[in-house]
Amino acid sequence: MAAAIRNFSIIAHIDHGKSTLADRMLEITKTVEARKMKEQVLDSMELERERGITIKMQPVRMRYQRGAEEFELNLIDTPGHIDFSYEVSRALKAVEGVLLLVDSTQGVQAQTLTTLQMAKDQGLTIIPVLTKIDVPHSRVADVTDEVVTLLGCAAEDILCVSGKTGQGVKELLDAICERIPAPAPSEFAQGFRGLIFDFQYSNHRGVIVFFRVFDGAIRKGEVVRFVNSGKSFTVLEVGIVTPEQKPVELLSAGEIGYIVTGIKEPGVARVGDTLTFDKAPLPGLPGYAEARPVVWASVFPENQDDFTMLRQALDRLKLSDSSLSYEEESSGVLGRGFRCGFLGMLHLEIVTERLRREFDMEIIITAPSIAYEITFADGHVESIYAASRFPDHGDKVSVREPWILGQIFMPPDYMGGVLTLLFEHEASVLDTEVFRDGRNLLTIEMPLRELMRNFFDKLKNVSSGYASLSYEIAEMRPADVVRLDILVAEELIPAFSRVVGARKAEFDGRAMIDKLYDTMPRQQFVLKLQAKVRGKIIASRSLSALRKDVTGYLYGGDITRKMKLLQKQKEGKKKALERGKGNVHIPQDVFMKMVKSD
Ligand SMILES: Nc1nc2c(ncn2[C@@H]2O[C@H](COP(=O)(O)OP(=O)(O)OP(=O)(O)O)[C@@H](O)[C@H]2O)c(=O)[nH]1
Ligand SMILES: [Mg+2]
Repeated sequence: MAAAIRNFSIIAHIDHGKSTLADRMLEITKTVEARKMKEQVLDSMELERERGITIKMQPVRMRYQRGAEEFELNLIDTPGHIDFSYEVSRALKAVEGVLLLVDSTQGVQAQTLTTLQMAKDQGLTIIPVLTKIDVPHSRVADVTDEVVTLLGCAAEDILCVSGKTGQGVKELLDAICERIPAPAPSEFAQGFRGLIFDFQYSNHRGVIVFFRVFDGAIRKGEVVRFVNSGKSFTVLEVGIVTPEQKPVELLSAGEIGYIVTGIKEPGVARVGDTLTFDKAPLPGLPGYAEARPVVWASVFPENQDDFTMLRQALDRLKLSDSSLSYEEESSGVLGRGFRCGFLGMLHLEIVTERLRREFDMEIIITAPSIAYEITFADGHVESIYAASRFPDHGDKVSVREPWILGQIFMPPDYMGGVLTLLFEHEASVLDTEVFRDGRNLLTIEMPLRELMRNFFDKLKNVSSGYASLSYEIAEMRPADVVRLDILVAEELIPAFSRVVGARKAEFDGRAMIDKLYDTMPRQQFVLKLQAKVRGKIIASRSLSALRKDVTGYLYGGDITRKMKLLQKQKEGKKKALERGKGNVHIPQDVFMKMVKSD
């Protein structure tokens, strides 16, 4: 008899222990050999391991024997950070149930509410699970109450586990088999349909498609097509993820796996597209809404000759990061590049880091900007994504900007600090609710522009890490903002321009000049650093010249030789100044440091 299939995903607030719980499941089901086991084994990307966070959704197949019955469990681990919530939304379309995981030392957090809502919207079966119960200060009883209130479930429905010791994980596997429904039977048993949730690119095998089979079955050698993109290909291999890719004979309705396509063009299809038989195509399955970028920044190759390489790198990166969007643009000074859309500042950081590490790209990145909607004097309305294009003078009539609606969870002790921070970020509190355990749940609104001023990190700081935030983009509202330009050696550096709140322009200008002063390497000549708003210099500093000790190796008193060398140095500097004016080399790490707001 074929094994019974159960598809589920683990969702939770960041760091609540999803990937660690997955480790224990992989161990108990003997999916991963003991010698290959390591902490958060599903976090396979270098950046994931370095930062200790999950960035990508990750499917894995397990076999589980429950009494006489055999189960095929398809687990999809998801990231907890809000910038990667597009990964969660895609995972949820491939499963019938979720484990809503809550860290029993932390309790319900902001992202718990968001991911729970996503699972509810999909009509998925929800199994509430408390984890980290091995920690001495875990508050299992309190957090049980919180979850009961949140879900309206019975306390007995909640499972308690430790991802560290493995306690309770076997019982959890049993609950998954019992409570999560088997996949619905195929609507078109004769045909074949699979929903694509992810891609990977392999140099020798081309595009690899990760998908969930909804109808029929698929095997090697069959000719299939992408319903939306129209492209067809012969299946070179079908397989499952264990987490290594392992070829199998056949993937049938309800299963999750991959197909090797051999296609070498990365842009062949999008996530959310449907695979079907080329000769008997079925209509596409409902896909996903496209990810909506929150911030934009432009990326240019440091050397214009690398433009094509940068395009290739982005095309490949897009395959394994479907939330990334980009389009070509050109800027007078920086040349040809791409305007990229990101889901948040961490996403931006990860993408630029991956470009550098995985593709060896030297890039210049502009200060990130949100989209402003500008009405011009002649009545036309435009969305402006790049600060360098934000009109500086009177031809604009009005500007509107996106606001967010957010929720903050925190212990009451931090209320003072959090309220001050909210005030500094132009936010207002719409509602305050006291949770069962005494924590406060604030509903807030704030300009997205202010959220991007490192609000996340500051919130963590003022609350000793206890406050958590989730948000969604709400509406557009009138904005009082100006463009702030930075000049180096009297030359405007478009990559450094940004749009800031009018009443903070001077403060921000000074802060940027100070930061540039600290990060910019000294040159052969004095370097003037200036900030400018509406044609007026509002901050200025001079970076003194580098003075190499050209006389250091001279012993004794040959003063004339010494003078001669110093004179030569002076002339060299003058030349360098003439040559280098407006052409100062700004190293990549200075760009990276300047784009990070603080
Ligand atoms: N003591 C204890 N520590 C745990 C347990 N589960 C996870 N941790 C620790 O909590 C931290 C976060 O664990 P992860 O498994 O990476 O959390 P995550 O939910 O996958 O994090 P993201 O994917 O980034 O959202 C790690 O330091 C783990 O070692 C547990 O049951 N007990
Ligand atoms: Mg994780």
